[in-house]
Amino acid sequence: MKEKFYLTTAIPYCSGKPHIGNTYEVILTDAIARYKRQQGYDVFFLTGTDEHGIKIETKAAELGITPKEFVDGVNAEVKRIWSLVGASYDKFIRTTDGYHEKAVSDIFKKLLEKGDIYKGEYEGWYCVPDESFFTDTQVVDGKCPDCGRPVQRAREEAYFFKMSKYADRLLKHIEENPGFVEPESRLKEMVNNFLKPGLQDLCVTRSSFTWGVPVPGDEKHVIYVWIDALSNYITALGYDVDEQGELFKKYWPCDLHVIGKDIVRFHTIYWPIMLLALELPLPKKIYGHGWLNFGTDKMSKSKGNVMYADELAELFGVDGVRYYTLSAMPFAADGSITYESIISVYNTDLANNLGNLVNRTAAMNKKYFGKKIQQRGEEEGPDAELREAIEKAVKDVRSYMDGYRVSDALAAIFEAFRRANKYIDETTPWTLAKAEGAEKRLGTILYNLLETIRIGAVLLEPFVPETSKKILEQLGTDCKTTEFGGLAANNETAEPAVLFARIDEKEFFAKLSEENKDNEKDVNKAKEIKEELSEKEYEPLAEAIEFNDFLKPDLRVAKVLECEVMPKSKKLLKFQLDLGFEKRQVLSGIAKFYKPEELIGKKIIMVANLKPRMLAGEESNGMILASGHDDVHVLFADDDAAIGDRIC
Ligand code: ME8
Repeated sequence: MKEKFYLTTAIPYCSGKPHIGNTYEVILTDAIARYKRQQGYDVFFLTGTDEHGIKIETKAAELGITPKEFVDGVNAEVKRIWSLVGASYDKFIRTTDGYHEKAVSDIFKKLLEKGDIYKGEYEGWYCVPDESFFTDTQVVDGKCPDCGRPVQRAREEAYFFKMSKYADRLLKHIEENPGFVEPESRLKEMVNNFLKPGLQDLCVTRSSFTWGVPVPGDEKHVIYVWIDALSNYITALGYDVDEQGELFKKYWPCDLHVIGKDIVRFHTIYWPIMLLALELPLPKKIYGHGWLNFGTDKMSKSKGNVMYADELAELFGVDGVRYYTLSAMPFAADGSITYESIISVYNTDLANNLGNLVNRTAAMNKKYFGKKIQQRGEEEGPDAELREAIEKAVKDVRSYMDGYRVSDALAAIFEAFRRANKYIDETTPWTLAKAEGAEKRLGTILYNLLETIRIGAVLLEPFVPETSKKILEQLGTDCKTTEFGGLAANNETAEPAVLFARIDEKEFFAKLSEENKDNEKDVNKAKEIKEELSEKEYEPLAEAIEFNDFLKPDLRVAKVLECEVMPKSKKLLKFQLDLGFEKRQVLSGIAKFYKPEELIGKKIIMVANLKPRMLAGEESNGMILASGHDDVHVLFADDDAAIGDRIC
């Protein structure tokens, strides 16, 4: 019987069209699913959409439609994009599916009956416009740490999950199961920042909106969207508290949850604790991939730098998009996407290295042998090296993919293609074609090339399935073995065709800007931005000051040496700054907007003569300058600015 392999993506919020970052995740998971199928596993690949929550309720109200109408529209868009990029999922779950909502309600009831969830009161500082509660240590001078507006003391009835009850068991599980979370660096952050300092009980209901699964028997509360969303991984398999379903029995525990780095905490702490409370086995592995940024910037609608898979596929083809995203994302770090970088990778790897190789080889086989595949003769010259290069790729792909190192696996295949191109230059088939009595040797050379390409195409299937299929069609074979020598002689290769036409960067941008000129969408977008701007409420300008008053704050250039999230406050980042003449510790309430790794090494501007103050139990000695309330941007100094220099 085949060994099972169950893998999942995170389920994206159904709040708008998924961008290339969200889509990368489904492409990545798809590549792993296809690879596992190729390896003979019985794969179950789950994806879906996260359809409840206040954001969706608000967006629907703004459009004057029901939340269900809203999510139906977005869900159709997600499915369209998933199928466009070739996601070979076995099931698509929506958190508004009836069976899921029932199971979530039952799970909540069971945990309530067990005493793991209890009704209590949430007391804290409430920010009315943000609808958020904050603790004493989180508020900054009586103001909301997010938006800076005054907060008020408030109490609210709510349900809590006794997280601390399971913390030790989870820690033990993590210690006994190395590789539970990959990459390891993300696990360390969870253990040191959240598990070890002690878990607080988690508030698992909301009463400020209604678009969610109601708490059974107390319907003015809805179940927290994360409890609802995380449960999808078991409800999709037919799990409910008093029935397990065939799929659940067969596929649970999950072999791999593929998620982004921002939601590692939910998957490595809350989710396993929910499962421990339900007395269910824990998933085997959680892989937190990095983020795809636009250049070095986070993609965001407000910055206007969001890219979408369908638009990119129009320009570069589906496999162009799959190849770029899979190869551009390193295992443990963020990746970057720009038009320039896609064009460069597309031309170098797909058009030149791979496309040219296939085209040249098929053309030579046509020219010299009327397309007929020749017998392979004795190995000589660089033949063995070429064979070993593709055999190495077969081995490397296996070991990289077993550790989900997808970009490394792709690089290993392309390394073999590079070797094959070199082989053509070394063996110069065109000279042999003119030489007397060299036909057999020429036939062997072409066989070796065709066979290297064939195995390469088989290896490529999980990553760029359409291209893999086209190459095998060009070679006139459906042989899928990765053993060298599988290609049958005497068959015919097909008519040579161009797999990836080179893109001229200048022409590309000229065409793009031409299209954008009369692109209605862009006109509408511009209108939207204009409307947004005219609706924006600007903070009134402060009173005029004398020049001497301006000189009072001592503003300096400082470099970020270290930066980490404060364990006691999710809002604060703790910085160690180099001011040139001294080092400073500064706390700043910007954790929602930046990840520490985005700031380390950067030069910032700080108020250096602010009196020290205590925040969340630590001293903050200065202030980092940033703009905005809802969308905060740190003011960075130019790379060449000297550390310690004064700003005036
Ligand atoms: O977090 N690059 O949904 P989501 C790569 N509903 N991945 C990215 C990315 C980027 N630029 N931006 C987002 C949610 N992602 C929850 C999940 S699971 C039970 C509930 C990833 O729409 C992100 O990290 O915000 C996450 O894994 C996925 O896209 C969906 O994000």
